[in-house]
Order: sequence, then structure tokens, then C-alpha cells
Amino acid sequence: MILIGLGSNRGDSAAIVLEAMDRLQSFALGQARQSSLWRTSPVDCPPDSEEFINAAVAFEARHGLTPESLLGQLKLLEKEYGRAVKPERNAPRELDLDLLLFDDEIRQSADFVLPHPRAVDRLFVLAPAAEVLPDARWPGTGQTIGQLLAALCSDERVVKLDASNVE
Ligand code: PH2
Ligand code: MG
Ligand code: MG
Repeated sequence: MILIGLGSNRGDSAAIVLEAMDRLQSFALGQARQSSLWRTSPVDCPPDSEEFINAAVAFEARHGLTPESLLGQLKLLEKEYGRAVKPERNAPRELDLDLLLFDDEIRQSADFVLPHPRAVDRLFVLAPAAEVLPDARWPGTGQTIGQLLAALCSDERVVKLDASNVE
């Protein structure tokens, strides 16, 4: 399974993330699973950053897809939604697409680390990920995403959005 984390805190974030989740279907074999939208407090961001909309999508890779080819396509999608190329660290962005898991593939180069190294410490990643892939074991931890979420101690604020609070 492939797991992708989506985030946006600039522009019409809910609309951007919903549309981007649909766009990811083109990489999937069969139906991709989409999480709810979550409104989350910014983590390690510049002062006065807006809250984020986060989500996650899980799917089986289409034949021939590799971590490298998918990463390249995700970068193109980010650009298409207006994301600037090298602004300050964690600056507001229209769309961030993080490749969190790609089957049991491991990468350890300067610009590509897989599984995503910080994902398991972050509630804004694990909360939506646990909706779409609760029973997948996170490589190197021996624990499922659901277990990692249950064990995580965090002061992040995350709120699952539904028809009553999506605005
Ligand atoms: N992404 C970051 C840094 N901080 N905080 C939240 N709440 N959501 C994010 O998607 C996020 C973040 C780096 O990509
Ligand atoms: Mg990110
Ligand atoms: Mg990213």
C-alpha cells in the first residue's frame, strides 16, 4: 500500500485538498481510500502561520509505479496548485503532498527518506492516516498506525471536519 499525507494552509485549503485527493486516484490500482479533512494546528511553522487542512489517501500502486516516479509526480502536482519552490522552511503552502509509505520500500538519501521520518510523531499525520490504513505496520516500529496513534502524546490540536464544521 501507498500512503500519502496531504496538507494546505494557504488559499482555499479544504477545496484544494479535496481536489488533490481525487487527483491521486490516477496513481491507484483500484479505488483509493480517502480520509476526512482535519483542521490542525501548525507544527514547527513560522510565527502566525494559519491552521492547516490535513488528510491522507491510501491505495495500491498501479503497475510500474516506483517511489521515485511517484515523488516526481507529487512535486508536479504541488507546483500546479501554486506552491513556491524554495521559500523559508515550512512556509504557508497551497499543497504539500508527502509520500509517507510505499509498500515496504526504504530510501535513505539526502533528499528522499522513506518511510517519511517524522510522520509517526505527528498527530496531524497519524489521525487521518489511521482512518484509511489503521492496520498497516509502520516499518521499523512493529506497530500499526492505529497503535501508534493511540500511543502518541501530543499537544497538537486536531479536529475532524464534517458537514457541520467544514464551512
Ligand atoms: N506540515 C509541515 C509542518 N507543519 N503542521 C500541520 N498542522 N500540518 C502540516 O501538514 C504541516 C505542519 C511540513 O510539511
Ligand atoms: Mg509535509
Ligand atoms: Mg512535503
